[in-house]
Amino acid sequence: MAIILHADLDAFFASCEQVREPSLDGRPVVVCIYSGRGSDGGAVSTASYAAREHGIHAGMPISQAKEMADDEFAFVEADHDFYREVSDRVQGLVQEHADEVEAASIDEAYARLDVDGYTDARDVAAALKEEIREAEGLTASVGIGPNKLVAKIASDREKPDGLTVVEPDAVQEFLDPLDVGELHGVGPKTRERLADMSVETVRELRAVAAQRLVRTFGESRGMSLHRKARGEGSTELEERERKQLSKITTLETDAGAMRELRPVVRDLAGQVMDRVAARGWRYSRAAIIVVTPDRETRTRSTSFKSATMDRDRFSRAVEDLLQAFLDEHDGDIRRVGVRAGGFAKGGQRSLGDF
Ligand code: TTP
Ligand code: MG
Repeated sequence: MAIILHADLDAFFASCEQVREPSLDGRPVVVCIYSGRGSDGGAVSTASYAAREHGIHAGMPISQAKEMADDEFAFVEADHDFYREVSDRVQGLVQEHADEVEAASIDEAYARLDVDGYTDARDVAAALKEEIREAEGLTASVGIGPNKLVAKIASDREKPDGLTVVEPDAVQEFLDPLDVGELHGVGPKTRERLADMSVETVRELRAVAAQRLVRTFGESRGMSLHRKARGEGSTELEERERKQLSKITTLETDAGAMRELRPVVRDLAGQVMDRVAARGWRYSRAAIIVVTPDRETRTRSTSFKSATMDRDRFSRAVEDLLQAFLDEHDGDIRRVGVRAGGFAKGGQRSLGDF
């Protein structure tokens, strides 16, 4: 049984600006992409939720947004490099909870959760939201469901700062009342043609015979609509270029001694090395991630001169990093993880592989 999580940051670019400049916090913020034509040429990239209350939204001409704004508003120019850095760190937090992650866009990710059921999945989502809040000061909306289609719609339901879990037997009830336009991949044109057939909700779409959809939209799109109306979607994540691979676990009981932690870290190191090897990669960075009982996340990392597939070197490196951390840290830890990074593809094997 696959359990898929979808996380999408709230008003992402605007929220980044508010974190960087706390005086903007709570104010309506409009992030602008200037075209260079005239002082207000260009479009709104995104608006904070306070600004959206005035009707301002992504894609709107900046000049129009300015007409709708009052003195309280802040208009800022988009800074993609800054958002990319924040995005990479948030994607790293998502990776710590899952074997497989798809970084679907700058502010959203799918993850396949390695959990026994939906109760555990909800706990993972709550922990992830908290980590993102603590580490970056951002809120994320998270959806959980049996596939990507359902998880993505779920993450959008209770924005901002939402957490929506849709278990398999609740999928139909969840989707039925929604507008067909909420189904990923149903754009304005398809929506219009469905409206011509008096189909506006998912429930109405589900009642249309597959043959009729195929006649109207062709085999592939028709069948795709038929499946979407039933909440059937893909569970295959598309892995983009990875910058790092990690595995983190919650200890059965909080612990602070190397004697207790060594077997856990060795096991995690082995799992991460399996994943690196499965891709035919070599690594050149090793790191540990530690979460303290008060939920603070710390990392320690080390780099190697060359990239190798040497499993033992990785295991020794993360053990040394953990030992160094424990030497300085007074108290127990709650979660521990290891991370490999700095990948190179294929190529020479080092002696350590044999
Ligand atoms: P979204 O996730 O679509 O929007 P958002 O994060 O601002 O708001 P929401 O809370 O509804 O998720 O897009 C992520 C970022 O991508 C957004 O912050 C800015 C950028 N973006 C644009 O530059 N232009 C656009 O038209 C859209 C939709 C987004
Ligand atoms: Mg978003």
